[in-house]
Amino acid sequence: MQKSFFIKTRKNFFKKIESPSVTVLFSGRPIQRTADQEYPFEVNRNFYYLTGINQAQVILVLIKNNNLQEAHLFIEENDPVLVKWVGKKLEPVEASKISGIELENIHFLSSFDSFMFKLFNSTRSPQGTYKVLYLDLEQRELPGYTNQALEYSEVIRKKYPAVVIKNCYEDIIHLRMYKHPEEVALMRESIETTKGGIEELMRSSVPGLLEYQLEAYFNLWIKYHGNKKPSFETIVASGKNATILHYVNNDDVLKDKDLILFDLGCQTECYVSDITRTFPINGKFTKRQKEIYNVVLDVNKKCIEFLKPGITWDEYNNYAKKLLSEGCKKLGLIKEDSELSKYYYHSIGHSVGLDTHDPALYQYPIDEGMVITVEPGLYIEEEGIGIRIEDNVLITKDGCINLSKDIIKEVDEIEQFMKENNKFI
Ligand SMILES: [Mn+2]
Repeated sequence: MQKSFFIKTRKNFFKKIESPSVTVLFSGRPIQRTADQEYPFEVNRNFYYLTGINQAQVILVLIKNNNLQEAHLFIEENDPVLVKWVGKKLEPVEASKISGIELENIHFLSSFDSFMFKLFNSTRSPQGTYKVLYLDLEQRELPGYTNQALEYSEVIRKKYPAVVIKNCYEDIIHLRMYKHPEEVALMRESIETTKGGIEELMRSSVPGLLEYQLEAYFNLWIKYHGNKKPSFETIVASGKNATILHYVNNDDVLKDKDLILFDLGCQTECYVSDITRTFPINGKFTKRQKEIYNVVLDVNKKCIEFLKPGITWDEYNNYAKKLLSEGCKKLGLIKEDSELSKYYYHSIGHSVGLDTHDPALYQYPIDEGMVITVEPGLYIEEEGIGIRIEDNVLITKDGCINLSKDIIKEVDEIEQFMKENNKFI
């Protein structure tokens, strides 16, 4: 991503907040895994959206005062001993180049507290006129959940009780809902790599293999092709395991004549793909599998045709439910629409972007620039069949573009592909 993108996102953010005000965002900190190990670092996505910096312990300060719009970054200073152990962290010049923040506004963390002191103390500093502080106070239901912004709000209350704390979480989320072409390009790259990985799965599928062994081919593919990470824990569910929506055991034996469902994706500069494909382990659908598959596929295609700006999420969900109900009646599974929840129990789609379930304000209708998923499914436990077909689409002025249209999903195409390419057929 070019630095111009982050200059643009900050400019858009400045438009949404009041003046005069200060905003402080944290990149996040390492979390202990066990003993002296840390979990792989995941940058706070709102911080990343405004800076492009993917490193722990970095703070962004945005100052707005009428026409003044300033961005400052606080980074860790490289310690020569630590450099020998874990390598170099970003130098000010690099941080400036990535974020588009002027070099003179890149500081070391050690000066953060005195910098804030100057902004909030009118009796001690000429700039000390700020009375409003925005923090990213994301709400979570996890017990004991905390983050640096929450902790910093406590510091502020004690040190600067006159400062009013406001939450900018929704302001940033609102911006993130509408993707810029640069973001869509990165998502397209994730989808392209995912496509390759899914084809590798179809080439490598064979009865007798374990689910995680097949999954390994996907991981190898995305690692090999650009050192990409999965978007989330890959779901590899064969047979009736596919009726468990977030099945992640991935340790069952692949059986002849079963289907296998893959819900997976990968990330490019934190922009993810979220794709689901279902195919026959041995390369050939049974008659019944084909019938059910085509019902789901038909709903997938009709939903893609249906999507355009102005449609609400409720309308989108209800449309998919109506189609799935009709399909289930045809398949002899249900008689009344109300019975659908036995075979379909999730929603039809969600926003996707820097997060797989990209935070969005779902009270807003679907609109141009959004990238969302289309993922109808049917889960028939008594028949050992779970099918979901998920694409990622970009909403345009009068419809949508299916970004994952090149990942095959027609019965004939899948059978043909596996017949020609599977290593074991
Ligand atoms: Mn999804």
